[in-house]
Amino acid sequence: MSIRKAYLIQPGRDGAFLHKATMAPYTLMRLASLVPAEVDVEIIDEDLRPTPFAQMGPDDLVGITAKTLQIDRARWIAERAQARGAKVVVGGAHATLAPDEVSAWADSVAVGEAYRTWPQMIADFDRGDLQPRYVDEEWAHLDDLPHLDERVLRQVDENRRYWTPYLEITRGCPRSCTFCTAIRVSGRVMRLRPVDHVVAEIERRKIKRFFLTDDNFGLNFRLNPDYMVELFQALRKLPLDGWTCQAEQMVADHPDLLRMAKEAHLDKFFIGFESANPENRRELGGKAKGNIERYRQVIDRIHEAGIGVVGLFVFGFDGDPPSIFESTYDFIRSSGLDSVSITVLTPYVGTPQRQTWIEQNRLIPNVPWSLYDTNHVTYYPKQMSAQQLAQGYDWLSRKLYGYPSIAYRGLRNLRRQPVRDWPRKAFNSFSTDFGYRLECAHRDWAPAADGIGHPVRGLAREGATIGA
Ligand code: B12
Ligand code: SF4
Repeated sequence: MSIRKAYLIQPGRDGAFLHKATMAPYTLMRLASLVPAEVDVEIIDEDLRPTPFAQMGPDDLVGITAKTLQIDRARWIAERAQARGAKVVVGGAHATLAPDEVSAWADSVAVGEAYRTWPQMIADFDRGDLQPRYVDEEWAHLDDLPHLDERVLRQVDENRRYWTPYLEITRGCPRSCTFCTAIRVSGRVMRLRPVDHVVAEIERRKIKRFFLTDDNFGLNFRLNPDYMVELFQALRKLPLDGWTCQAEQMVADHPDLLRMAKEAHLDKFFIGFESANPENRRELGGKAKGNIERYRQVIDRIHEAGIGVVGLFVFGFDGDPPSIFESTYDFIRSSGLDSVSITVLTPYVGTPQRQTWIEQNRLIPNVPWSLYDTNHVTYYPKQMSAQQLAQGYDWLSRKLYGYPSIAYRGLRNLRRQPVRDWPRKAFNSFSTDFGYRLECAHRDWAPAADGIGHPVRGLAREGATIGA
């Protein structure tokens, strides 16, 4: 057999807004760049167009990337591609965390990173010898990643077709928050890409704005300060409109690096405060303690450096009473946060959290993976009913993501910038909250006559079947 074409597919969910999609297919751009030049490769983002099943045949290899919430859709795609005779490989977070389950329907499963295994899969398929599983958990050095290929950049055309390009600079997180899969997906050791490679990639992609895919970029303020200095000095020279990244609170304790980050065009830190409830500190991996006075200090210090703060909060920990939504709202309102992400605690496969709740028989049975999107309740909380958790979440979503709230926070953020920068900074000032509004819309939380909304809608139902 000889391979005709490799299709790489990102399952759809949100569609496009004003003809642009939100999630640029960075993972698939990296994988497509590993496909040998003589093999045709096509990236399909289902948020922009449907998968062209009719064009597929037995000489085609189809690769699908999927987080847990996309895995049902990935299976749907796989079955249709297989019906055309193509072979299907599935990779990404869910395949890495639950390979046995995915093996039941995929021709092959990619566990872990695929810089080594994806080229191997293509070669094996070409010889008619595709293996059922490829495992790469060696955590590749990021200093010899292949460049993003010119044909891939042309095909994806990210600046025209996506709201926000992504970029990876570092990877890994040594923390161990009980609800997070980072250790299994990215490894405990923080790995760094050489600064000149990062700069070269930004220049080749001609991107002016980006969101870092790094799990905990900010932790490098402590772990790798010299690298941060080198990086910020290099980024400072580039004509960027702004960029954003994930971090933890201790960045606030490094004023010199904050100043340099601002000069390097950093717009906002996404900081996992996770909870405004000190009762939950054991579950937060040592990086947050529910201490809201400290949270205020962190936000103020980062603002003083001219950088915005997006606060990330998770609800439904065992220490959370039903009043957690109101108390967190009070904190958020008085905190000066520029944007806010609220999520429902979600027990992903491979997390200590899931293991505990399996042992305590607290998972709601038969919840489809598509509801593991952090907007739906998938387990029985300790101090409230599942319905109260869904209801509280809906209440807070409406409070935070109504247009007046988004406008208020966005304008406040914009006013912190010099007026001459407003045209460049306007997008980043409003886009984050707007994106979270779209996420919450998956719960369909439009205001209802009772003023409370639809508490049960979106609550994972017992009896739903996986893949339904
Ligand atoms: C950037 C990012 C996002 C971006 C979207 C990026 C995108 N295009 O999908 C945003 C911010 C929008 C986002 C949102 C969410 N995310 Co997210 N995200 C990430 C993050 C930080 C980086 C992913 C990335 O691009 N890495 C860089 C690329 C190059 O690496 P990669 O994707 O891991 O791909 C490599 C391998 O996995 C493998 N591989 C991947 N796919 C395939 C496919 C094939 C065929 C093969 C062979 C190999 C392969 O090869 C690649 C190269 O080595 C990861 C954490 C992480 N470090 O992976 C979380 C992560 C994937 N996200 C997660 C979650 C939970 C979410 C949300 C549900 C949470 C939320 N409430 O915001 C939403 C869901 C949104 C949605 N509709 O999908 C979880 C997934 C857990 C799970 N079991 O599903 C992760 C693992 C974070 C975590 N620590 O738990 N996310
Ligand atoms: S600090 Fe962030 S990336 Fe690291 S384990 Fe905790 S939640 Fe995951």
